[in-house]
Amino acid sequence: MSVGVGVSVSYPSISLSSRNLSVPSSSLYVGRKVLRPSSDIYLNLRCRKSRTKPLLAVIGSSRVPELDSSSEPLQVFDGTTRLYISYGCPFAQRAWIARNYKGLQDKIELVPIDLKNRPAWYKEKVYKANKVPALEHNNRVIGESLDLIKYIDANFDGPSLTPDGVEKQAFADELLSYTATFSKVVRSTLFSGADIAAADVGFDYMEQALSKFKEGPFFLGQFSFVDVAYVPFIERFQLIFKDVMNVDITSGRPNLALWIQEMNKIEAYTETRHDPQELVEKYKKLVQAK
Ligand SMILES: N[C@@H](CCC(=O)N[C@@H](CS)C(=O)NCC(=O)O)C(=O)O
Repeated sequence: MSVGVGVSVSYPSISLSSRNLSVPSSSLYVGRKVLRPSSDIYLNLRCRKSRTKPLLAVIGSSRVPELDSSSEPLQVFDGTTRLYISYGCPFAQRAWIARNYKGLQDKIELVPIDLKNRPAWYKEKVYKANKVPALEHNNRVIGESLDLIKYIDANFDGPSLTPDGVEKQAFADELLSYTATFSKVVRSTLFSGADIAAADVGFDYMEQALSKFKEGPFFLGQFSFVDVAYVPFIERFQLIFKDVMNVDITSGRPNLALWIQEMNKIEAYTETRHDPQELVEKYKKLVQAK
């Protein structure tokens, strides 16, 4: 179902026009309430020439605000299913993508947390580990992103993220167990002074893995929780390698290039993408801190 939303924006640089702009379907909020009856929302907005930034700011700021130490505690275990995330966290992004892909925006409420200024009640009442992601469902709280993407797939309606057949399932297990090694080898180049060869081991593994099932550009041919598990990390690594080292991680890796291209067509993922500049800045700050 497509929904037309009339938006009147008084910001001086934006005026109504006939040019349609498609906005991700889960991204308009008033306070913590989402304005998203179910599908695409079109805003008829136009930025006056050369002033596009305020429009991006409007879209960005339409994400539900993060809760912080000043936020009132939620009524935990009141029957609401909630996914606690942080917008900048790649682990949380996995669970967020799974929720979006399965069309669960109305069934699983997104609760973003400001990790730098966390509400004390999050650790006390919600998740003792004090990390994101965490899912509050059926009077319990489940953490760990790789478990969560499987849990969401198995316990909610919507398109399946689980691969078909024994061979694909076995390869899915192998790929999921490689996620930690992948991060480790790439991060050793980014943070620990290892040369590019260390990261290349990880990217070459991706390239090889993507060649196994030929019926589609995804790890298992079909889109699955394996793609969901890797994409937040590849998103970050691609940006940082390009910006900081001028290295294109897709160069000489056509399967990886195609996979990124196809992932960028999946709205369940693109809705969750982080501001590229912020990601690069965050990385630079981390390196300086080390
Ligand atoms: N193994 C966990 C890692 C989750 C994680 O480390 N999340 C970070 C944010 S990206 C966090 O909550 N950090 C808070 C902390 O460690 O205090 C998973 O896969 O879910």
